[in-house]
Amino acid sequence: MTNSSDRRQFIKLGLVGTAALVAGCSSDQVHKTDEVGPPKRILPGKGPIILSTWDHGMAANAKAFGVLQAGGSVLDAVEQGVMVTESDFSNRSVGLGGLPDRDGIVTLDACIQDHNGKAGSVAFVQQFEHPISIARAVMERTPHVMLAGAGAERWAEENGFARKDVPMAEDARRSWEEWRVKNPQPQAAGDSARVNVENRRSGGKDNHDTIGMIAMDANGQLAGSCTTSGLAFKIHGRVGDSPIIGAGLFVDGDVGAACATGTGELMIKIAGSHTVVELMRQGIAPEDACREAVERILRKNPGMTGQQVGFLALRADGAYGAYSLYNDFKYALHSATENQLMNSAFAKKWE
Ligand code: SD4
Repeated sequence: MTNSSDRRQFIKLGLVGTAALVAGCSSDQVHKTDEVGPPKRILPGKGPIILSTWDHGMAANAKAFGVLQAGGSVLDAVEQGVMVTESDFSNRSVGLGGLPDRDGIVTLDACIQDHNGKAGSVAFVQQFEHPISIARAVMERTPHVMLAGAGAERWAEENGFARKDVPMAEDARRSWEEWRVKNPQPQAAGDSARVNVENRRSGGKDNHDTIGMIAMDANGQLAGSCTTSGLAFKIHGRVGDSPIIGAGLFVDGDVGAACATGTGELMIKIAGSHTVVELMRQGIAPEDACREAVERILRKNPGMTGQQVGFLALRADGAYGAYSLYNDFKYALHSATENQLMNSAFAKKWE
């Protein structure tokens, strides 16, 4: 960070602090959540701090923390952290074990970004265990940011990534076949609202649980990663927010980082993660920045029901926050001392 950006940052954060004092609360006092969870706070000083989406973030965080402890870079940490989730073939929303698209094919999206904003991404790729590593290779070995589909697959093979065939698990096949019977028309697609509401009624889970990870090392260097099999039963060829820099993930080392989970179309339309980082740039606290992004989605989509969206944000000074539309969004937080599952603040409760 330059001296002048240091100064700008200081001034902005100072202004927020002053405004908050006038309002009688700390700038990072959190929005209320009525669910029990560990108290939120600003972690002292810089990192290490690792945040990642949903329960599967716990194992991913543990790996990422181990990478940092072993002297790896924060970019190594966010890559290797989410590789744990990608390799868990019992996971139905990340990696090759994910639920398929409407044609019964698993297609993967992933992206990665470093402290300086360098980025790499792959979209709509089949049969690779670690799309996040291909995304990193795109960033490091090509002049491009994003490769998609057959071209991305061919480039991956040419660059040493081996194809992997993971047979569809029985439960995944059953869900897909049941969905196809109920949705035979060719334009039917993974309608997360309906699928989620039906799943909830039968006591099941959402059909989308991307892993997004944002992290800071002990020197204050930031990086982020995001990887998913995307919306279940999506139209073949559909790309979500997760591989799109600014939608599923955004990192600006001067300001902070954000990542997103939930219905990708909603994220893309407001450039969600970029929005959160830009709000933090304006001096808005991390959780409030996430809340504003969720509220913007709500304002732009009046009458929308049943769709979950959630954001994580990490500011360059170690402050963090999370906010989701519905109440079940959890995230894993690894500080210098512990790894814990947190409940996000939220706008509404599932009925
Ligand atoms: C997508 N955002 O493909 C992803 C799905 C997801 O938590 O997050 N899920 O739209």
